[in-house]
Amino acid sequence: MKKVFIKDLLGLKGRKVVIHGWIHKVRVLGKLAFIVLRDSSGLVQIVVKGRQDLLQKARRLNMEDVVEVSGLVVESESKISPVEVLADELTVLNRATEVLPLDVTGAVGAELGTRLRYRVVDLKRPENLAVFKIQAELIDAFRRYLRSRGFIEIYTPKIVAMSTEGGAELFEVQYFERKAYLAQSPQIYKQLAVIAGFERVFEVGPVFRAEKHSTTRHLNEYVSLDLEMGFISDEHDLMDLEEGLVRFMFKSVEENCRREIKLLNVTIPDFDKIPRLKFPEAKEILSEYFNLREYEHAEDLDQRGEELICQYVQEMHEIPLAFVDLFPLSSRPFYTMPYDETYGRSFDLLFRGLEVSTGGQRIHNYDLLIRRMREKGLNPENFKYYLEAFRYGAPPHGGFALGAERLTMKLVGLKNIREASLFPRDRFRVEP
Ligand code: AMO
Repeated sequence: MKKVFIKDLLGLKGRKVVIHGWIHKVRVLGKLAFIVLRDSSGLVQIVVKGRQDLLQKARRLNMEDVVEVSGLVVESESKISPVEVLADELTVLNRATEVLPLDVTGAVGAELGTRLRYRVVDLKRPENLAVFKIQAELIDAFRRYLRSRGFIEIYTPKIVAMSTEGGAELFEVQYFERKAYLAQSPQIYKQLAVIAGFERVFEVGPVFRAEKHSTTRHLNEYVSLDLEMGFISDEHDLMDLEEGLVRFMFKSVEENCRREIKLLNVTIPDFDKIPRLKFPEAKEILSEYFNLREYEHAEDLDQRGEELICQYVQEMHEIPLAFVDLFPLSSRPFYTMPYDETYGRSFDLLFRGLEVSTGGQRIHNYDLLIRRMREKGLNPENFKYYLEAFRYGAPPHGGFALGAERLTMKLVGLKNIREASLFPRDRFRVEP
C-alpha cells in the first residue's frame, strides 16, 4: 500500500489506505478510541473499535507522537473530516518525549514571544501552515506571471561591497582580508543584468537590513520579490505591470488555497485598477481631508500617513490598495530617476495601511547618475563597477520589489510581520 495524504482520503471511500502524521488529539472511551491525526494536508479522525491491542496502543499515545496508520476509509459524522479511517494497524514511528510547551490544537493561546521561542511547535498548528501555504502560492504566482512575460529568474550575490538603499542599515561581514556586507537589496545587480541585455529579470531571495528599531512591520532579514525591466517609458509601465502581477498573485491564492482561506478567514481583494496618487496629492489628503497640518511639509510617508491614505482610497474607491507616485528625491535612493528638481519617478504600493512595495524608474544616464550620487553625499569611486556599466549601453529601465512577509501579513490579516516569517530574524532574535 502506498502512503496517501489526508486531503485525498475523500476520494478513497471503501478503500484500505496507509496514512502518516502526528497525533493531534486522542480520546479513549472504553472499547473505542478517537484519534485526530494531522499531516501537512489536513486533519482526519481515526477510529479504533474493539481491537484490544490497538486500544492498548492508543492509551499510550502522546500528543505529537509520529505514527503510521492503516485502515479502511469510511464516511464520518465527526466535525473533523467528512471521512474517517477505521484503524486495523497503528505503528508508532517515533515518540514525542517532551511535554509540549504550546498547545498545538489552538485551544489555549500563547504570547508571540513564547510562540517564536518554540517556533517548531508553533508551526505545527494548521493555521500557521496555512499562512506559509498562502505565502508559497503568492511567490509561485509571482514567478509564473513574470516568466510568462519574458522575465528570467536570476540569483545575485548576497555578500556585497556596498550599500544601495542607505548607509546605516548594513550588516558587516569579515570577508577574508577585507570588509564586506550582507546585501540590503539586489538593486545594483538586477539593474546590471538588465543593462547586460537580459532585459527583464526577477529574483526571489533574502535581503538583510540592520535596522535597530523593533516594530510589527520590520524584520532584519526578509524575502524580497524583486524585478527589473528595460525599455520602459516611465514608472507608469511598472505600475501597470505591478497591478496585473498583484491581481494575478491574489487570484492564484483564491483559486489554489481555498482551505487555507477558509481556515484563516482571509478576504481576497477584488480590483481591476489600483488608484494612483501623486505624493503632493497624498500630502494634501493628509493635511486637508484629515486636517493634519504637520504633513504639509512632509518629505516621506510615515506609518500613520500610509494608514490614512489607504483609509481614504478605501472610502473613495472601495479598494484596499493604492499607489503613491513621485516621492521627493530627498527621501529616495540615488538611482531614482528625477521627475523634476524636487520629485522622483519613484512609487510605493500601499496595501491595507502598509507599504508593501517600492519601485520606480532608474537613472540610465551616466553623468546624471554621478551628479545624483554626489548630491546624496556618496563617493562614485565606491560604485565604479556599477557605474562603468552605464557607459557600455544602458537602456531606460526600472523595477520594483515586494516584501513577501509584508504582503502575506496584510493579505492574511496578521498583526505582526514575524508571524509571516518562518523563523524570523529581528533585533533580539537569531535563534531558532
Ligand atoms: P525598499 O527598501 O522600500 O526598496 O524595500 C522594498 C520592500 O521591501 C519590504 N521591506 C521590508 N520588509 C520587512 N522588513 C523590513 N525591514 C523591510 N524593509 C523593506 C517592503 C518594501 O516595500 N531596491 C528597492 C526596491 C526597488 O526600487 O526595486 C528597495 O529595496 O515591502
